[in-house]
Amino acid sequence: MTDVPESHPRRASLLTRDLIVAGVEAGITSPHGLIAHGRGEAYDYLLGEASGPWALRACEAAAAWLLAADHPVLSVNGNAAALVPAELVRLSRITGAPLEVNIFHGSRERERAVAAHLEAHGAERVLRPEAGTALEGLDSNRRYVHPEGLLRADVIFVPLEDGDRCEALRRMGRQVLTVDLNPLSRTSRAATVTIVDNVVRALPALIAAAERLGGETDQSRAARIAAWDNAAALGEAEARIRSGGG
Ligand code: PTJ
Repeated sequence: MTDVPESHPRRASLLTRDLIVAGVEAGITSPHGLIAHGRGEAYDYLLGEASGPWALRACEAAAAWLLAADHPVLSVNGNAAALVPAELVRLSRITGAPLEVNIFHGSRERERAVAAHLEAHGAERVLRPEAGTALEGLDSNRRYVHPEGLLRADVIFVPLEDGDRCEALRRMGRQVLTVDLNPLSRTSRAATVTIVDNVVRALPALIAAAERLGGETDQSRAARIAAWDNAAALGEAEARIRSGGG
């Protein structure tokens, strides 16, 4: 780990970078994940490395969707596994949504490493893709899914998604909840709910929202879902970036 002084103004960002590097070294994160992370860092810098009000509201909308779903699934790639493994396990417990490994850069070894990492953080069961089970309308490795998980999921939480799959899932009528620091990405624009925030800050906020909303009635969760305006939230995040107020 990098020896970052406590007083360093960007300490949290540098420590998060260490997690991604450790993920690559452990065979959990793809080397491409380093580049994706760097892109995220640039947006985070412009957003002031803090969670905006749009992100906290998005966490409530996403929590409402997860709790209202019939078959919610938490889809985990190599970056998310390296950055927030314990939080994903906790979110899975609270919402009852199973964890499923789903990676863009295909590798059986890495799928196993991601699952083992989640299990080391307390997951009892982690679904992995099955070669014979594929989502129609999707060409990348992400089409391979588990029959009890993504194949039949109605609501999918997929942090750090790539645009192709998000668009394909939406075309199939699935609800997609994502975390993406780039409010302009295709994923951000196609998703049902986009949490424009760093996944390391978004997951604790999403867990807290799921705990709060767990006690609400179905009607009140439905009202939150109906009131959510994704384009407006993206617009707020973009305005923050363009204002130079980061
Ligand atoms: O493990 P794999 O093979 O599934 O690969 C995972 C990555 C992330 C490499 C893959 O899905 C990929 O290439 O993603 P993209 O298309 O680069 O998109 C990643 C998006 O996540 C970009 O819009 C980044 O800005 C954003 N991002 C990166 N780091 C973070 C982030 N958003 C939130 N928090 C982050 N820490």
